[in-house]
Amino acid sequence: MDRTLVLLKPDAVQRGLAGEIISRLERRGLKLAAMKMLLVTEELAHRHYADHVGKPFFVGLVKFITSSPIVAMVIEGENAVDVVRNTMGVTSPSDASPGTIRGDLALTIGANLIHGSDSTESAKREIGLFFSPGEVIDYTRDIDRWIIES
Ligand code: DAT
Ligand code: MG
Repeated sequence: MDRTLVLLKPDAVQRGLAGEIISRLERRGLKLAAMKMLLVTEELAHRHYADHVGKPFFVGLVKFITSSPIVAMVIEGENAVDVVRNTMGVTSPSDASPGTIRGDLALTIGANLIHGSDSTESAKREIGLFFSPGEVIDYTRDIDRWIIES
C-alpha cells in the first residue's frame, strides 16, 4: 500500500477547510495513517521545500508555510501519491479543474491549500521529516483491533 505526505497549509486551517479537505480524501477511499497539527519551523520549511531553494517564490513560500499552524497527515491507499495529486488539482488553482480541491476551493497559487508529495521517493523523504515511524499507523498490524467490519 502506498503512502504520501499531505499538508493542509495555513490558508486551509484559517479558512476552516481542514475537515472538508480531509473528508474529500477519505471519501475518495484513502486512509489516514497519521495526523498532527504543528507550526512549521523555518528549518523544517527549508528541508521540506529543499527542491525549491533559489526559486523566485521560495522566500514567500517559506514565509507562508511557517505563518500559522498546519495539519500534517500521512495518507495511505492504492497509488496514494498520484490519487492525492489528482484529487488536489494542479499547482495553480486558477488552472485547476473543477471537482478538485484547488479547483473548487482556492484561487491563487500563493494560497493553494494543500501539499501532496510528487513521487514515492519524495513521499518517503517528506513523511520522515514530519513523522517518526512510531507515529504512523500500520493497518496490517492494527486492523485486527477494529470493531467495525470494513
Ligand atoms: P505543488 O504544491 O503542486 O507540488 P510545487 O512543488 O511546484 O507545486 O511548488 C510548491 C509550492 O510553491 C506550490 O504549492 C505553491 C508555490 N509555488 C509554486 N510555483 C509558484 C509560482 N510560480 N509562484 C508562486 N508560488 C509558487
Ligand atoms: Mg511539490
